[in-house]
Amino acid sequence: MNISTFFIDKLSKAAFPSFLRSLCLFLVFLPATAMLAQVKPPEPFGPLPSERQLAWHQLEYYMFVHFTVNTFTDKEWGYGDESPSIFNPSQLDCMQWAKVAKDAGMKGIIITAKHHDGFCLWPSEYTEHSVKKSPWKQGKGDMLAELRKACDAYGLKMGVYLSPWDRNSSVYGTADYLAYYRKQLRELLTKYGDIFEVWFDGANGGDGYYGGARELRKIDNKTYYDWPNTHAIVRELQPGAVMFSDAGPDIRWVGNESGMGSLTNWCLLKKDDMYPGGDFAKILGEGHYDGNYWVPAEVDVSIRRGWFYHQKEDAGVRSPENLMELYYSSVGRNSNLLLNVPPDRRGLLHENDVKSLLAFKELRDKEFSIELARGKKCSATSVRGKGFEASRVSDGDGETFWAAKDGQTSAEIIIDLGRETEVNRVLIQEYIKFGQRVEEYSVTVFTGGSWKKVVDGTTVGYKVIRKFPLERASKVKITFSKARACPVISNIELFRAPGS
Ligand code: FUL
Repeated sequence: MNISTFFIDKLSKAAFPSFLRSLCLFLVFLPATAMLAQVKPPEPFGPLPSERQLAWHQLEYYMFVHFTVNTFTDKEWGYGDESPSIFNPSQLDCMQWAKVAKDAGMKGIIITAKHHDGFCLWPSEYTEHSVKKSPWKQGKGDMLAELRKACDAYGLKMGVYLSPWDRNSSVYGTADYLAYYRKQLRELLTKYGDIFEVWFDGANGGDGYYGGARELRKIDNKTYYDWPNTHAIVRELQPGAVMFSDAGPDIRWVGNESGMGSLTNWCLLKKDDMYPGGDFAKILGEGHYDGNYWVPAEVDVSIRRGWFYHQKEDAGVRSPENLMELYYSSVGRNSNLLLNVPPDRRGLLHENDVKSLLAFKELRDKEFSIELARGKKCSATSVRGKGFEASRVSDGDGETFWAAKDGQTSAEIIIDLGRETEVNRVLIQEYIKFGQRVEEYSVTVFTGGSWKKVVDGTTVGYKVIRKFPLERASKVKITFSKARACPVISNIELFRAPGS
């Protein structure tokens, strides 16, 4: 007999007046009914991000460091026959890189531990083509170890780029190369602490030195590297690390190197048929609407024309304003920004690059210093219930969210600014733990007694930031006109950025 039938039994036996019986039953069942009435969060929709991907999304902006023999030969791709004796940075200082990254507001540094030329910035046990044969620190140096210390000192994450293509290795193109590549990967993933991202480049095969053969070696991108077994090493040794390549598995290339995230940007990909170095650039920007894995985009772009340092580019460093545009076209379009800042022959980030990066930080701080939505009254055309009210989008807590009712695939939310206020930027975030849902949105402001549309778009995802001409508005309405399941929005911010 369960507890409720026990009570019903006792109550009838005692022949209570019926109103007293009803009262007792009500009191017994009240707590249970209240529990049932609690509103459940929405069911997750479609592919979802893993914990490691969620952590990656939050990094948003970090530094790429391209440094190798190319820095000393003035090339972009080394042939593989460069003598380690040319590698001799006079003042190498990873602390300077890390300090600049930190001051610039970046969250980590990814270094080319090995680029296509095959030269290793750490003293690998498995090749002589490394810093150990260079004059730098009389062959006793280890740049990965120095970078680790610097990242720790400044609270930054560290990532590694290990080029699959190796124009120095005599065994490149054979099965032996794979064993060599994986041993190097194991070294990088066991000797240098926590790695947040492993970068697998897509440039593959071609002519090279190859231990003196000086020939053309072509490989089949699809099969040669046996990627699943390499990925398994990363999962085994660094379970928290995300892996980047043209095709994931965790993070995808955005399809260009010019800093352009796509306005429509699904964090979804049908990655099973894809592989690094394949011809997928055109689809990587948007991702796949019907993708079956969560594989968000990363925008990799250089602060200079080249990826490596060339003195002739000293005058061509991107301006702070240009970096700001890159920020809007990457972080503002549901992508992370991996900005390359190549050290010069001294082993230092050049003064021009540093100046621009820090000025960009100042610009960015100013751009987003006047936030208008926090704590303001919000209302919505559909609210799921208690715990998911419209006000959750402006409470400053990324773990709370507004959710419309199930089946409601369009809904509006209004932020009441209280009085006419100048506004020209909007930032929107979906609560991506429940998937990516929004397909179409628009932003309308209430100005001069009527509603006026100022910007519209398609996908949202982790974050979008949109500009619009300055308006004086007392209310701002965000309309989610099409979604794949009820919209679930964790954050909306409104800004009055300087300028018009
Ligand atoms: C490309 C490489 O070939 C470039 O040298 C650079 O490393 C860039 C980030 O990726 O595929």
